[in-house]
Amino acid sequence: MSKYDADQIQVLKGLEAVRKRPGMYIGSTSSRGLHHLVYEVVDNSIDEALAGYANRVAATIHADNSITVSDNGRGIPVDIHPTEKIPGVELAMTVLHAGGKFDKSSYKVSGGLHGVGVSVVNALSEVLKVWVKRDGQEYYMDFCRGGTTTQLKTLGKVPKAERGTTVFFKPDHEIFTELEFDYSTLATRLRELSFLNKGVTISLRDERVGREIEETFHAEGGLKEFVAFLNVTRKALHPDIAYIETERDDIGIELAMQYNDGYNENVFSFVNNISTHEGGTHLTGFKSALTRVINSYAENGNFLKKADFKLTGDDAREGLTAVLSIKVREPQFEGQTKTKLGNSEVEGAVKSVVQELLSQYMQEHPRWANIVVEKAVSAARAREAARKARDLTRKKSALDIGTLPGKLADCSLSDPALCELYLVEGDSAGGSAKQGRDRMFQAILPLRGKIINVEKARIDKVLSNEEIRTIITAIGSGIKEDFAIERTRYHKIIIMTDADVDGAHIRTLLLTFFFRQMRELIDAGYLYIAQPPLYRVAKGKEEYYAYDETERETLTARLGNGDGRGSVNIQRYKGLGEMNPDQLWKTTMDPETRTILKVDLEDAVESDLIFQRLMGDEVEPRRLFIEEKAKFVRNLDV
Ligand code: 0RA
Repeated sequence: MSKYDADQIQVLKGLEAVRKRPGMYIGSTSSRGLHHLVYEVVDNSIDEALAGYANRVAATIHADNSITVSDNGRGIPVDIHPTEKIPGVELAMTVLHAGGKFDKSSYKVSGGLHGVGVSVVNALSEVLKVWVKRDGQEYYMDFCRGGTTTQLKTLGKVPKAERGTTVFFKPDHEIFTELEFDYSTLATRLRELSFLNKGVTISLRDERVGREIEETFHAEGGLKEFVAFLNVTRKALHPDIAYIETERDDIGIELAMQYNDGYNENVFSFVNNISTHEGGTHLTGFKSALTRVINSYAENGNFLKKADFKLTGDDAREGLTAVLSIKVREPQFEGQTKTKLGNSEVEGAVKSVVQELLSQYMQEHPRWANIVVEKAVSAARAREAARKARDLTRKKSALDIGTLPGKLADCSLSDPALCELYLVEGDSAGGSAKQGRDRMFQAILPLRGKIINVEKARIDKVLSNEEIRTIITAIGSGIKEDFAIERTRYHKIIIMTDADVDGAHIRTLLLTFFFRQMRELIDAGYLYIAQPPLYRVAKGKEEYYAYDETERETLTARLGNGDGRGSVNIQRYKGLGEMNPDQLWKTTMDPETRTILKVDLEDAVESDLIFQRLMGDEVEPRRLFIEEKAKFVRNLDV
């Protein structure tokens, strides 16, 4: 078989495109894209499990950051493909979107970030090797940067009962800017996959020296266990988790829900194992069914005193932790980040299933039903108070300059795309920032009072907090259901706090507030964290700033070389207030020289857990504050 026939050249062109524009296929060539390679390979094994042929998936991070993923499925076909004239495994590894050529009938993903095909992993790896065990034989083939390096080999006989696929790959250093895998990022996704695919055993092993670990994830209860996991640090209102699992119109529907004594809504939705961060028709169907079922239970049970009183969707979801997972044959992903389900037929299917089965569940579990409906009724009462509080902030709302908060030092320009708002900890740093800023486009809002912990308070309480009100008014976009991104007065909102424990606490309180009340602002990429220097290292007239310990050491060593110009002076900044306006501008605010971190909370499940642990009231998770915070900062992509 010639490697140079027309088909092969086409093939190479296909994967060449992947190498030229990897971002188009895996999102980025930084850490996130790197991890997507693993998800892509794992997804193939999970597909095999969903089709009912595999129940084990094992992933290993090797010492050199190469990866092995293996499963006990049927094994990728090795026979010569009738029209493509190459072994199936070669087709899968070298042809873009070869998946369809195998005509698998399980729920496959099309669109979205996953589901690009394992050939993309090959294209972006410096080595990729595959072992297949099928029909009592073991086969092997290897690849390099999208091309083949050997032909398919038969290694020898193995027991017939041994079946499966093993894929080894080493991400290409010519492509990726980051080559180090993060264990906990992979563990979080694999754990999630085990919840989403009940009964499948998924393990993760890290062989890197000094951090050897192995974990196994397996959830016999599926989404029920997912919800229990999400609610660990919350106080559940009822011990039993409502659970639905069924199929309608060829759509697999699974749902689990449990209420807690908090006020936030934590509803996560998935389509074919992919997180639908932007929601879509499945979520709409679920929400309208839930509102309707709760309302009719409330009416029948005379929970509502006034006849015209109605519970809103928000009332029905206060304190709700729920996971909805559907499996659909041809998902259409839409939206900004392609994480919104568009299939219109799904809405009605989910709605009717939830209406029928949830009301049945509530008839059978009256204690559960009473607690839940009472919670919704009390949410409705609070909503009335909240509406009054919100009217206060609306009246003072942004459109009219005259009503902006007095503490705000606004900028001169009015085009939001050009404007920045600094939220600054403390009056003294606020003063320096006001003097040091470029007043054309930089506005300063000093924060002095206590910021309320939104993890623990209901919306009316949150809105009666002075600092929160000032922030909402200054930004101008409103919150929650009233949020309108086009009213945002600044496209960069930059949190600037001291580099100490108090500063970290205030930053987390602010992030929690934005995450719970203005998530679209984060999704739009408008929220940032300033990076003030930790040290000033100076000698004579020369001065430099160090943003971490390593930089300080390097600078100290460089300036310290005995050249008879006196000694090196190191100043540690304990707070922003210790910098004069000019220093603050140079180090932290000047767009030419500063570094700011964009807040990126793409993984809603993980973000929820982090905020819950940081800000909730359980003591044990709080002990892990420092450790979690380190992880949290890693989640903030530049
Ligand atoms: C196509 C057809 C068949 C299996 C697979 C693909 C398959 C692919 C991967 C990737 C990782 N693990 C996998 N396991 C299976 C079915 C072939 C048959 O009919 O036996």
